[in-house]
Amino acid sequence: MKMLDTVVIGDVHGCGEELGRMFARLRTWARDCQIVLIGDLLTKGPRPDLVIEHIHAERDAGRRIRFVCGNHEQRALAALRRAGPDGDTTRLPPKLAAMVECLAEADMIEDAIVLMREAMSCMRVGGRNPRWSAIHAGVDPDLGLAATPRSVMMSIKAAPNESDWWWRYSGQDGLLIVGHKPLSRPLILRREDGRPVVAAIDTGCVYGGYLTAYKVHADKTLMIRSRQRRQYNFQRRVSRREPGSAWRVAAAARGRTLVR
Ligand SMILES: [Mn+2]
Repeated sequence: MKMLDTVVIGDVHGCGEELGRMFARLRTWARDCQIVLIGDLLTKGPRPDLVIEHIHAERDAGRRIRFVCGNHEQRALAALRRAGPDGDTTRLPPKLAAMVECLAEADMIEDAIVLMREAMSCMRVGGRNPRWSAIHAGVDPDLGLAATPRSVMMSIKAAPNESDWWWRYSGQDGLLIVGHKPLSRPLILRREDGRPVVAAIDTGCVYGGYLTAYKVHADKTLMIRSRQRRQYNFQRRVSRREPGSAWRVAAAARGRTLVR
C-alpha cells in the first residue's frame, strides 16, 4: 500500500469558490493524500453552500477528508439550529443570517448541520514519524497539547502587543499545524536542523489573502489567491519574533503560489 501524506488546509470561512480551486489543484499536487480542514469552515464568506458541495464531491470521488473544530463551528451550528429548517434568520446577526440564507437557498441547512456536528467532534488530527498535530488555534505554551483546555486550543490569540504563542512553544508535542490567526504568508517555524515545529497557515482567504495548504511530510505549502475583497493591508499581517525563541523562520521560501 502507498504511503499517504496529509494536506492540511487553512481557514476556509465560506470561501467555497477558492476551496473548489484548491481541491482541483490538489488532484495533481496531492493525489493520494488525505485532507484535513483546520476549522472555521462556513462563517463570514460568501459561498458556504459551495464549501459543502465541494467537500461532498471530493468525498464522492474517494478522497478522505477530515475536520478539526474551529471557534466558528459552534457559532454556525447554533445559528443553523436557531433558524430551523425554513432558514428563519430574523433573530440572527447579519453575517450569520447571510450564511443561513445562502444555505437555505441551496437547500443545504441539514447538510450544514451534519457537517458542523462532524467538525465539532474532533479537536485534533495528527500522526507520527515525525509526530504532528493539526489544531485550530494553538496550545498554551506553558501547558502543552495534553493540558491545554479545548476552548484555548480553538481560540488562543495574542493581544495586540503580545507575541504569538508559537515563539514560546517548547516543541515537546512535535510539529503543530494551526490556523485562526490571519497572516500575510504562511509562517513555518523551524528547529536549528531545519525540521518544522510550527506551521501557521491561515492566510486570510476571506479577507482577500490566500487559501493555503501545507503538505505535512513533504513540508511544502501551496497558496491559492483569494477572490475576496482585500480588507487588511496584508503585508503587515506578520508575527513578530520573540527574543530568545529557539525557533527560526527559514529565509528560503519552500512554498508555491498559484496565481490565477
Ligand atoms: Mn478561528
